[in-house]
Amino acid sequence: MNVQQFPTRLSCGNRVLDLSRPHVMGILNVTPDSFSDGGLYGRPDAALRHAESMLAAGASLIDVGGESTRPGAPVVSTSEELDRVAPVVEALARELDVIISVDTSTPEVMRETSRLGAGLINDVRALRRPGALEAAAASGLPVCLMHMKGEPGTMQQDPRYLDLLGEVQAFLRERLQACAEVGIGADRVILDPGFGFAKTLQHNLSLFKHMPVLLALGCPLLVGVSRKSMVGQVLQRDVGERLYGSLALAALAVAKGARILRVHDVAETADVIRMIAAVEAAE
Ligand code: 7PJ
Repeated sequence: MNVQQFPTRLSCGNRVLDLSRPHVMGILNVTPDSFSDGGLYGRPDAALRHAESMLAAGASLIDVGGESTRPGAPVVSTSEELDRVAPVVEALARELDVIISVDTSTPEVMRETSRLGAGLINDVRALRRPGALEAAAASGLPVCLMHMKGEPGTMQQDPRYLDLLGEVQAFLRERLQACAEVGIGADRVILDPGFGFAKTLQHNLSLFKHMPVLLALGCPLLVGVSRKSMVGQVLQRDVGERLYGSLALAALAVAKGARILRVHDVAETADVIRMIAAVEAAE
């Protein structure tokens, strides 16, 4: 196992996440068009029930997202995103003992959901939208900064890197610095290589293999590969048939030092983590 260099107690609003061990983040899409479960959990009661079952299955965090970032997905207005996300965050905060993460790049959504009880801001654009750094800073919440080149709509059109690992690391270092300048210290930051975002299959595999290099930035790592096309491409499987491939990557991500796994299949991933923990706890 890798030696971790970050604080292990992450304060997420009124809850604490113990990062001395790995955690499952369950995905709750409240979009009509996400690639693997779009439209299933749009209504607050359906979303609440699904979140409840992910919590019972072992999720420490629930990641609520109202904007689909799949290539070619339509742009969502701020009011539409708020209408999708806010009622769900409010219901989860009221009903469940779980850390609510909000998958958003929109400052207004950060502000409103932090008021409603969110515990983490998860931004695939790493707080690059105007006003996002300031909104995240004011929320007092930790942030997950993800690497992506370009915008979701066009990011998969021939992504190229001269030095993939170096560029991802430099990007994350620059965003950490931007955070520090608005008062978001490194002790409030989680980093994410951004699998599937402006990356070819070979980029994704190479970044995964060398992921431990990113630990040098001094923050915990979040990995999101669940059911993604890198699994589908290697195994030649449709979205509904990517569980075993996703679990293999989950186990490998933990072995490489990741502390949060963002997944659809919570119970199965929680078993992977528990099994690894049992071995690591042995004499
Ligand atoms: C990720 C995410 C990811 C973080 C999505 C999908 C696409 N947030 N949001 N990391 N992916 N932090 O689930 O396939 O990899 S949406």
